[in-house]
Amino acid sequence: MKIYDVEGFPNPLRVRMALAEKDASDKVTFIAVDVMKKEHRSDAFLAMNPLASVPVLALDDGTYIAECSAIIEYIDHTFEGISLTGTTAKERAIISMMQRRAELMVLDAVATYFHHATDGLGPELEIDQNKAWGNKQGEKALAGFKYFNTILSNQAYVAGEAFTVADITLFAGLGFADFAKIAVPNEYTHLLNWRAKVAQRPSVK
Ligand SMILES: N[C@@H](CCC(=O)N[C@@H](CS)C(=O)NCC(=O)O)C(=O)O
Repeated sequence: MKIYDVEGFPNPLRVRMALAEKDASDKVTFIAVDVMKKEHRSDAFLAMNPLASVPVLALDDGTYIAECSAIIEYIDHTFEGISLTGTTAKERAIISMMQRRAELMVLDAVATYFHHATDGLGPELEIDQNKAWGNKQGEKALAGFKYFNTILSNQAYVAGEAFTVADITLFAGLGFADFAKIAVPNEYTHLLNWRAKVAQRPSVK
């Protein structure tokens, strides 16, 4: 299988972390997409993912799977190792809910701030900016930090006592926040301690 992505970008990082957690990074061929040259907006790429975003997983049978949550679902069920998406109905539902909250409240909010309220990827790529919307999403990300700080004051990981895909999404979101210069307030010690703990995982190192 192949993964079309950009090394170091926040969403590709989620999939690379999931592969590393499953000790399967060497089972995949990575194909670099030149986002700065708008390769992800070419007809060939849009045929793989009409939303023009990386990463995209290409299976050997010609199937293309976009969206990190879907790609990680596939990875989780294909490779041995810890379960990232849960096993029981209740576990799976809670992990899915918290993963989505980490996307909506942090990662996607930060991304919208970055693309709309800052120079983002530059004038060639950021052709339809709305600064007010971007700033609003920056505020939303700050509220997301507060929410997850409270969650992590009561439990070890984002979806409970085990590391899951929800932690991967939040971790990538905080990395993106650093890059976009949205600081996590020092008083959010539970969130910051969780982040330091996740940073020690072999999949991150
Ligand atoms: N919801 C998508 C988000 C993917 C995404 O936004 N990827 C970014 C890179 S981190 C991208 O391709 N950006 C291209 C652009 O901004 O034009 C997912 O989960 O895969």
